[in-house]
Amino acid sequence: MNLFSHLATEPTHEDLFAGAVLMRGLALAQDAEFFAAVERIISAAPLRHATTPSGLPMSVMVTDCGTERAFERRWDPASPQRARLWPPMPRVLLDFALRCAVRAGFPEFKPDTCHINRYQAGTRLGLHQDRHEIDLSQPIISISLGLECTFLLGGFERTGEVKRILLEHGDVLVWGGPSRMRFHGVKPLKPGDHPMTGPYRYNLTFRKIA
Ligand code: MD6
Ligand code: FE
Repeated sequence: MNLFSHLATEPTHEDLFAGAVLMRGLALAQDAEFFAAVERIISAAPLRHATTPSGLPMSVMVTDCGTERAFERRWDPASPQRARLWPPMPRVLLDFALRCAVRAGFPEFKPDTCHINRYQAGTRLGLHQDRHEIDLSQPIISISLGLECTFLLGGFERTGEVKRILLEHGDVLVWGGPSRMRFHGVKPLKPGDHPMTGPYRYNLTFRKIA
């Protein structure tokens, strides 16, 4: 679907599971503003390779913004990068995350961070649960920008059945309540060239971690 046909269409509201809502196209009306905000975050806090729990570099590149309190909770006091504070969350992103949460039935959502993942051709994310946030009653809001991906959404055990969901530029996924601990991941990204993001897919996740 091209940009124009997407804009001419209302965003969807698809209940994937109880607590998991996909709103396709919801970010399209402000996509350029959101991407400009992402670029500002990256210039203040450059992308770095994510590392596995055992410290190996992964191909997904990451950065963050958010409150000082959230930063304090996330960074290891012994880390050499400890001195670098996160930039604040841009207002335009915070406001949008709050609107997404309300639309999806989580009006109490109070994110203190936005984590950014950048994928290129071949980058994948193995099945995982998001279990490091402080308050698991709070949902996660996820915005996709740039190249599409196949997102995997499973059950509560790594080996269960998984749904495959195409996530495209402008799609929003909200994830909470009884779905909060579902396993999920991203299949290896296919190469492509997106008019806004070039060879990359960006995923923004808003969370309350502190
Ligand atoms: C991604 N997302 O889409 C990776 N986690 O690039 C996640 O791991 C994720 O999209 C929790 C909730 C929504 C997500
Ligand atoms: Fe996740």
